[in-house]
Amino acid sequence: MKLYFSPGSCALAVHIALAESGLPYEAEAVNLRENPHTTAGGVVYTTINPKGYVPALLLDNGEILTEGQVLLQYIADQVPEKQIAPAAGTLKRYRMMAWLSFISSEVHKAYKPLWIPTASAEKKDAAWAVLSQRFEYINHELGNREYLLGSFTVADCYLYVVLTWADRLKRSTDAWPDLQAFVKRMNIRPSVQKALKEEGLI
Ligand SMILES: N[C@@H](CCC(=O)N[C@@H](CS)C(=O)NCC(=O)O)C(=O)O
Repeated sequence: MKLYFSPGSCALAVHIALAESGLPYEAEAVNLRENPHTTAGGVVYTTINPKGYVPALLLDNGEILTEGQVLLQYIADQVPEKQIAPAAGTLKRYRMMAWLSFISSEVHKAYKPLWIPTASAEKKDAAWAVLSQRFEYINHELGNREYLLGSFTVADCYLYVVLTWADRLKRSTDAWPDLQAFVKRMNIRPSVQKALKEEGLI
């Protein structure tokens, strides 16, 4: 498998899941600042993923699979013995899917104004206010649990990445100590260290 990523983006969640899986994989960076987006190998990225965004996963059969939530579950399902996702069809699996959907639509996408250099301070603060409500909820749900569902799943990879963005944007998460403890816990997982290194982030 080959992952197309941009360092520290939502694709990092998939990168961590690949490292957790123990499956062989390659990872190629995509320059999202360049127009058109181009891979490190010099290929116009839309010829690989017409959606134009990362992540995309090139499967061993030559097909491209997209959408982070789907990639996380695809990877987990290749290695059921690793138990990084509850078995398909179980209520716990649906709980994990609910987290993935929540993180995607209510957290990941809520960051958007904060990434736009020309967005007004008012728009950015409004986005942070929404995110703060989401973090309050997640902090409460997580409580003393180590991971979202108790034991580690691929949903934790996604939560970790969106939480690291607060730091990158110099927004304080001091109000949510359980989220900060979660990030620290994730940071010491070998898979996270491996993915961060491979993305040139440490
Ligand atoms: N729905 C997609 C969204 C992916 C996404 O937002 N990717 C961002 C990075 S975190 C991206 O590639 N943005 C650059 C662009 O859209 O041109 C998913 O969940 O995989």
